Amino acid sequence: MDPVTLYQFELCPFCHKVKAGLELKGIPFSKVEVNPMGKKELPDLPTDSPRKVPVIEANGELIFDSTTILNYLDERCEGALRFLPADPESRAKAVAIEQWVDDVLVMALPTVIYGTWREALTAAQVTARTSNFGFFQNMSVRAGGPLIMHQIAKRILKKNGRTDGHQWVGEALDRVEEWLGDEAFVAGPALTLGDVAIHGALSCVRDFPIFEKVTSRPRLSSWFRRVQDLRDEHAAPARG
Ligand SMILES: N[C@@H](CCC(=O)N[C@@H](CS)C(=O)NCC(=O)O)C(=O)O
Repeated sequence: MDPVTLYQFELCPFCHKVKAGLELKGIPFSKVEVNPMGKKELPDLPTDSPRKVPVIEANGELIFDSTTILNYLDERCEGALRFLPADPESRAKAVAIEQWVDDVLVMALPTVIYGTWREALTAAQVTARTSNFGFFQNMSVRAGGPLIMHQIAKRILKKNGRTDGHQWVGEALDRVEEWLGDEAFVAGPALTLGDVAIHGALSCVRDFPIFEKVTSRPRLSSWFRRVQDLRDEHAAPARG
């Protein structure tokens, strides 16, 4: 497949799902960091599409929504690793897990990225460092970001009837370990869409203290390493 352009926010778990998919498929890609204020870097999207990231430009087409993108990559680029297994039972499990990542894991993680002041400050610094903000915007994100991010975390928790983000993430990780059981991957002995989605979403928080919750669980951390090794083995050389 020709090189792909990924329009993204550095701290967007949906974008990390797509990055995991691109690496595992060995598709070369370059990233365009979209400024969340204005999103001027986004290409001209169809009027009915949300102005959200991730968006990819591939083979002259624009595709948006992380789930649609991962399915597109799997159809267009069969490669060595297939995301959707032929066996109907593992296929259904992989599809259900990918959906759960969007509905639960991706909702729970920002509450611990932004949950405490220290976490919100780290997130603001990453955003300011990686985004193409101008000087003054950069300064305002560093100064005001923690406040906004802290409010976002509180709002997500309330909307989901939760009070403790750490507990919520802990339960989500228990769930992943249950799916893993004694298998190498979440839907059986081979990597599937479920692993791509979970690994992508968790990669988004690997620089945050919450990631200790992954590394402190032997089963989960060896799974994380296993998928990371596949990403490293298959990834095309970085294009910036
Ligand atoms: N269902 C979409 C969700 C994408 C999404 O919510 N992206 C967020 C960033 S994490 C976004 O672009 N938000 C900008 C906005 O809502 O204005 C997917 O899976 O890609």
